[in-house]
Amino acid sequence: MLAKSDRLSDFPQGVGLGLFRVPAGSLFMEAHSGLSAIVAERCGFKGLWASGFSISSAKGKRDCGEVSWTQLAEVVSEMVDVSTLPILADADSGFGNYNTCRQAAKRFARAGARGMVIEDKLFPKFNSFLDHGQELTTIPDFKAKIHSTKDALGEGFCVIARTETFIAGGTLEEALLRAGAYVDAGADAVFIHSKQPNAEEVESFARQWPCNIPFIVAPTTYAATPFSELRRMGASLILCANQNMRASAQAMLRLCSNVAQAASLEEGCGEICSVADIFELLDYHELEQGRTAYERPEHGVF
Ligand code: SPV
Ligand code: MG
Repeated sequence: MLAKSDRLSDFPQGVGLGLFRVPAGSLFMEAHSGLSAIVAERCGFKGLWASGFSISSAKGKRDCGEVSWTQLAEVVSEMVDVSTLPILADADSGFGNYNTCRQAAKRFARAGARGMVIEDKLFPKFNSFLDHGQELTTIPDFKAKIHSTKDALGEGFCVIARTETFIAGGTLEEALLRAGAYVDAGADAVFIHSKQPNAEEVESFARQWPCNIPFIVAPTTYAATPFSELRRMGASLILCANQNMRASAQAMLRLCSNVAQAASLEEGCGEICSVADIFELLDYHELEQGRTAYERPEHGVF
């Protein structure tokens, strides 16, 4: 069992996630495509969260096992192609049992992810913000997934165990018990999820969690909590779990509804990226340099 530390008086600086080589308390932005990965990197994020919710939504699918692990890994690989940021993959509840979990991990690792998160719900999992389908699996079942995945992938791949105890209506004691058991089974860090409108659950967990074991958070519903507060609690990583996808859905909804009613494309479009902006984001300029370098007459191309 883990030794508990008393963090009631103050919170020491959180610990970093070694394999990601980012400072403790770093912000990871959700990405679900090459373009969203490029935008997040451009804006200075330290890493990417390959969110199952966002990738599913971008495919027009629901976040309840409708997208396969192969499809998720394919998107990770697209992002690795165009971004230098470390990627944390979302492996839902491990897609079945200890074996599917480790097979998926191998696929994510080959796609270029630095690590993955698995959550202690049944398969198929349902998005945490739905008010049904939040049953937890047993501790032994989840430990088997962690253990087999660490055995298969070794120390070069980070396995983060996410407990959905609070999401399922469980207590702080259960959350601590589960998270401790998952670290005993080999998890490199835990992810404590909450759907409260404030950070109280997460803070209560942080107060009793051993300060030398990293934990991560996704303040989707407690979004008003300053990042500095989450860092003060010791959060090792803060995931902006789905905002890129939600922002693009909103932009598309606005654009499509405006254009459908407008007299001209210009009237309906409002402010959108110019074609030149897209060329710049995707470094089309490099093509010109490439042509100069590789297609000179002396190379016999022309
Ligand atoms: C995801 O982004 O797919 C997550 C986080 O698992 S959440 O949607 O907040 O449950
Ligand atoms: Mg998810």
